[in-house]
Parts: sequence; structure tokens; C-alpha cells
Amino acid sequence: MPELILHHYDFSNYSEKVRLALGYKGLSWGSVIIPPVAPKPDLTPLTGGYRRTPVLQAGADIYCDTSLILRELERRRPEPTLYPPALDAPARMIAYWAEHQLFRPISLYVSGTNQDLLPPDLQADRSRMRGLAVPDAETVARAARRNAPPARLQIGWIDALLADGRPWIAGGAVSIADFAVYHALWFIRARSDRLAHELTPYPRIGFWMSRMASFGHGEPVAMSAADALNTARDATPAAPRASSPFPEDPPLGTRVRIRADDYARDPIEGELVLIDAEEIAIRRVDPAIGEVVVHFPRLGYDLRAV
Ligand SMILES: N[C@@H](CCC(=O)N[C@@H](CS)C(=O)NCC(=O)O)C(=O)O
Repeated sequence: MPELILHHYDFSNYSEKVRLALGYKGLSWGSVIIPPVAPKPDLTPLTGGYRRTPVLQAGADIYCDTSLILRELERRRPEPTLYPPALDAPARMIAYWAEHQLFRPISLYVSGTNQDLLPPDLQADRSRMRGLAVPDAETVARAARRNAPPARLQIGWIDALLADGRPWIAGGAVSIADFAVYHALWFIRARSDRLAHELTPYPRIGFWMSRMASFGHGEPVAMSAADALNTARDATPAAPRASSPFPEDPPLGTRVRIRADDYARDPIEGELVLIDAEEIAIRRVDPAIGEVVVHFPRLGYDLRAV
């Protein structure tokens, strides 16, 4: 069995980002399909309560959030790089925009247009995940109409970015910006071709997307959730790297609570074992699988001593 295990499901766009990064790096990986809605009883023993998709597992080390998952892939397989140093700042900024400004209107536009094709409990789950009232079908359709213009406007920006002839989103080399923009646009056609016309005016985007798609998904090997849990139970977490905290950070060994700062804010508790500018990791003991270390990116997560 491959060392890396991805917990994901087919129409998850953030999963597509990681599947494609695994392909770009030519990696083989265990593929565990998880439910698209809560509860996720075979995932949360690993994460301690984090329910978003995807999650990367390496033995008893669990990596949450695709921004950290891509960093971990880079650590394990540095070439070809996802982080060309000369493009670091624009790549990070574009990736942040794609996932925090571009994707939301696309998501509401696409999901509202494809309501009849989605799992019946999906809308209700996503509303509960955000602490919102469960909408009726007409409310979802209205949200789709409202979000079409901001989605369309920003798709135009991507075309404008490519207009100078650059081969990749942040410039002359592949970077995390390509993966972040790609998965947002991939979602437009993940369920149906009903909104394919939103991309047809932009052949440059189409050409770039087809080069991204050609990275493929590496070598997935189907794996059961039970096998993934057994793998974690039989493994010991890797010794954490040396930390490099900011002065404001709690000291290692503190009992902490971490949660997403935007949505799906389920808290995860444990002992702080690693903290630096990019990453926070906590050790926890699960009654079924024993000791695991759960890793989060720093940006986008709220850390407090309990
Ligand atoms: N910032 C997170 C966002 C992940 C995310 O929102 N994923 C969606 C699926 S594409 C999700 O978790 N939806 C709810 C679920 O799958 O339970 C990341 O980069 O991993």
C-alpha cells in the first residue's frame, strides 16, 4: 500500500486540487472515498473532529486543508516543485484570491444550477456546516442567479492574466496558483455541462486547463476506510520538526483548541507539538486508533490555549 492516503470524494473540487498535485508529482496514493456530508465516522477519529474534504494521511500523521497538504507533498517529493521561489508572493496571493473570493460565487452559481443532480441532503448539510438556515429550492436558485455576475466577472480576470502569453497562472512556472484557480474552474463542469458556456469565450483558459488536466491523478490505489484507520492505529506519528514560533504563540506542550476561521468550525483539541510560520500540529489520543498528530496550516485557522 502507498504511504500517502487521500480521503476524498469525486465531485469535491478541493480534492481535485490535491489529486492533480499528486499527478503532477507522479505519486502513488491510497484512495479512500468518504461521505460528502456529515457525519463522517471513519474520518473524524483521524482528525479529531475536522470534517472538511480532503484530508491526507501518512501513517498516524493527518494533514488537514489543501494549502498544507500541497506543502506536505512538496516536502515528501520536492520535484517538480509547486513553489518556484521567484513566484512565491504572486502565487500565494492569487491562490488566496481564488479560494476566498473567486470560488464562493462559482460554488453558489454551479450548485444552484445543478440542484437536481446533487445528493438530496447536500444543501441542508452545507447550510448547517455554515450555521445557516436550510434554504428551499427557490432560495438556492435565487442565490445562483445572484452569484452568476461576480463569478463571470472574475473568470474574465483569469483570461486577462493569461493575455500576456504567460504559460502558467503566476508566470513562467507551475505554482500553487495554478492548482487553486484550476479547481475553482473545474467545479463548473464537475457535475454537468450546463454552465460550460461560461468558459467557451476564453480559449486561453481552455488551453491552460487542458494542460493542467494532463498532469493526471498519479496512481490511486483503492483502499477501505477501515484499512486507513488500521494503518493509523498500527503507526506511530513521525517526530515533529523543530518549531519556530512567533512571540505571541503558546509554548509547545500547551493544551490547545484549533478550528477553521471561516466555515465548518468544529473545534479540534490536543497538545501543541509543532508551530512555525506555516503550520500548527497537535497530538491527540483517539480511543479507537490511539495517538495521532493532526497538522493544520496557520493561515485560515484559529489557535487558542484551552
Ligand atoms: N480550506 C479548505 C477547504 C476545503 C473545503 O471546503 N472542501 C469542501 C469540499 S470540496 C468541503 O469540505 N465540504 C464539506 C465536506 O466535504 O464535508 C481546504 O483548502 O482544504
